[in-house]
Amino acid sequence: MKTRNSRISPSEITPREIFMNRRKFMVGAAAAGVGLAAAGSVLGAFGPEKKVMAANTLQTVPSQWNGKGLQETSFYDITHYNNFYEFGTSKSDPSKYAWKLKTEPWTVEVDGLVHKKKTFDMDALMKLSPLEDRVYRFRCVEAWAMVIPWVGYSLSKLIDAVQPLSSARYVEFVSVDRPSQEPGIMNVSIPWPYREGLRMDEAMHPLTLLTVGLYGQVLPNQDGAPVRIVVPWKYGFKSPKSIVKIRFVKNQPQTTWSLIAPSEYGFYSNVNPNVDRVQWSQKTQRVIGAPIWKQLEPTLMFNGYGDQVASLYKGMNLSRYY
Ligand SMILES: Nc1nc2c(c(=O)[nH]1)N[C@H]1C(S)=C(S)[C@@H](COP(=O)(O)O)O[C@H]1N2
Ligand SMILES: [Mo]
Repeated sequence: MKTRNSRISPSEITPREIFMNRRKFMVGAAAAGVGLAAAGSVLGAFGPEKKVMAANTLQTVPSQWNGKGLQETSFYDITHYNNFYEFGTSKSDPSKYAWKLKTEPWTVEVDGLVHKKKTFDMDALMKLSPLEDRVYRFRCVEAWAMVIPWVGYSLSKLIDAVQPLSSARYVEFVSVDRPSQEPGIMNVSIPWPYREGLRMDEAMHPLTLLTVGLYGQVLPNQDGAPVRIVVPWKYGFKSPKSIVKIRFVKNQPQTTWSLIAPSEYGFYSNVNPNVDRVQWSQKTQRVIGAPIWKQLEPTLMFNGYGDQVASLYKGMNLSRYY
């Protein structure tokens, strides 16, 4: 079975053992450069600007973002327990079928209320910013959780590059819609393509990650190759995979899950232990892959990122805007 993007030749993939050892070594070292091994290896997969970019990755990863003290979920679990309905509704479907998606060539079209509309190919996206290693807690609304070492850069870098107009208040994301390569699209009746959205200040927040890799490798298809969004203080469905469009708009965009079940999946969907959903209590979460005595843990407000993001929602009633 194919779990990684076929475009990388085996020699370009850092063997997991070596990467893990290097990683252990680096966790002990200073925070500066923590992202180096990971970012370097992902860059290798994206072609000629490798050298330039590798040099640029020598930068400090802010200590609150490098996931110190968090036990990372295994690569196996991160790539075999997925939600990606384009490939089916079962957690194991994406690992079985996502290899069908052709992720090269790939473009992301950025349009709407911006000065510089532009269609980026992956090379152009990789030129916008050096990559960083960011270990984030991940929380699905279905009450399971993981800790995932992503590779990417702040979405704000892309937003700055296209210069939104002052009238742009929201950002809409659209995932790829290719029935011939995504068997779930024919079998799962939700209105395709998958759509998500963020308020402008949420999209601009430095924690919001334009994500191109995990565990130092290009994103496996089932995790949203070649590029997805990750918003660590929101439920997992707020992180659209395999995106092909980013649109800047004036009004709050329609999002797939709020369209299907508005009472369950609000537009904001901040991780919040105090707001239960119809089907799932949000007070606790099950940590995938953890030893049994550590599997159940309390859900943290804003998934533990309150210090960084609570100010975005000052004065908002988060039970109403859930
Ligand atoms: N395009 C697309 N993006 C998606 C989904 C999806 O079905 N299609 N599922 C979402 C949900 S519900 C979750 S929990 C996360 C899962 O991400 P992971 O499989 O990489 O852990 O992806 C989100 N992004
Ligand atoms: Mo989810």
